[in-house]
Amino acid sequence: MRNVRSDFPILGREINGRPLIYLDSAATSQKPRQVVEAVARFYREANANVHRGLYVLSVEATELYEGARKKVAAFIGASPEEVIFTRGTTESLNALAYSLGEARVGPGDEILVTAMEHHANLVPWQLLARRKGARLLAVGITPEGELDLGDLEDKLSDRTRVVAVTHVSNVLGTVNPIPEISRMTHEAGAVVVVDAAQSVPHMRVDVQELGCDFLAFSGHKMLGPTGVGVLWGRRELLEGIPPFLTGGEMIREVWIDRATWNDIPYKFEAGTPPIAQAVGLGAAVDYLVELGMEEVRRHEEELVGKALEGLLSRDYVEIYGPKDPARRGGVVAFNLRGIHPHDVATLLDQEGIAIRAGHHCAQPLHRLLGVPASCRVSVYVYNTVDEIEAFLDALDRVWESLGR
Ligand code: C6P
Repeated sequence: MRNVRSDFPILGREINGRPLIYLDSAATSQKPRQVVEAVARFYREANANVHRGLYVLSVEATELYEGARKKVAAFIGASPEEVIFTRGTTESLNALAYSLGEARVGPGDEILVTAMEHHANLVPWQLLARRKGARLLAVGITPEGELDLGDLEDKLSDRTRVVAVTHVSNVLGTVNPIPEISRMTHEAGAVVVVDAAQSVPHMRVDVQELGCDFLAFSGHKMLGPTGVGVLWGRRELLEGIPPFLTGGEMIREVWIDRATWNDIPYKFEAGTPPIAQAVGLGAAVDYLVELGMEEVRRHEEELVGKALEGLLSRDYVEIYGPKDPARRGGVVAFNLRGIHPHDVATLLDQEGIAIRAGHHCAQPLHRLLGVPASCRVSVYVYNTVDEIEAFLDALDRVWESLGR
């Protein structure tokens, strides 16, 4: 992959007198100047509300917004009417759990999640189950940190309505076999909801190949702005579920006592949408397409391979998730024996190295792993092998000062 670092102004920063080494892209990615400029240009030259005005500026703003939808749709192999702009993965999943639940889940029904879900793909289903008197079951994971497909098979039944699963775990890094999960779920007559927050930014994702029914992801993890994300759904399913927010462009006709809904995707986009943010996301998609998602994936596999190799060779480190970089995304979670992850992150920060430490919004998974928290490094297009080596050297210094 070409060297992209000069596109990311923030990478020139110094932190605590040292060059920034940013290893927390799974939390949020940095932004290239092409994205920053697309957002600034929108505000400078084309700012107006969308879908409403009969004047040039509003028409231009609408074209830019709808153009971004087309780019995102092409990026994931979908048609534009099936792409709904939301605030992010969390909003996409909460909204979907509400709408899908209203239409398709009732007392005694079952919803399957997995033990490796981010809270955003777990708690909305808990609330739905409670609201509807349905049962929530969690599919287990193997000792290697992969999804236990035998357990999924056992738990699927004619009562299952929804299987909600992450594509890539934000802790274990595990890449789940969505095509197989979709096939199994459809055989049971249920729908598959995929949390793609950690996959769409890092690998080629095609919703037709995945065979899933709904997919959610965030713009800010894929070089785009905060405040915009996507909910994709199959047309016939989106048409069959109610809206989650009302008002604005999602309306067709309103009387005092009732209303009818616009067509998809507008039916799900109430109020003024995140216009500039969507335009920025479109620029991020252009940027990733130009790099090539196969190249992005290859680059990350190399970096994750280096990180895994280095961590595995240190006997004071415990790693979580698959040991083979081909079976994981761009994250590696680990702990230093007997040391709290916050202490590790704080000492690394003193050397300008940004990593994440905590439960990463996956408390049930950490409980399964038997630890309250973990350290996590995550990589993206701008990271280098030298940065991984600098991180590993710094980790040795952390161990020398705190280890016992
Ligand atoms: N994870 C991290 O791991 P939002 O905040 O809505 O953009 O994304 C939520 C989310 C949903 N699913 C998965 C698998 C995720 O990894 C995330 C976000 C971040 O550092 C923040 S907890």
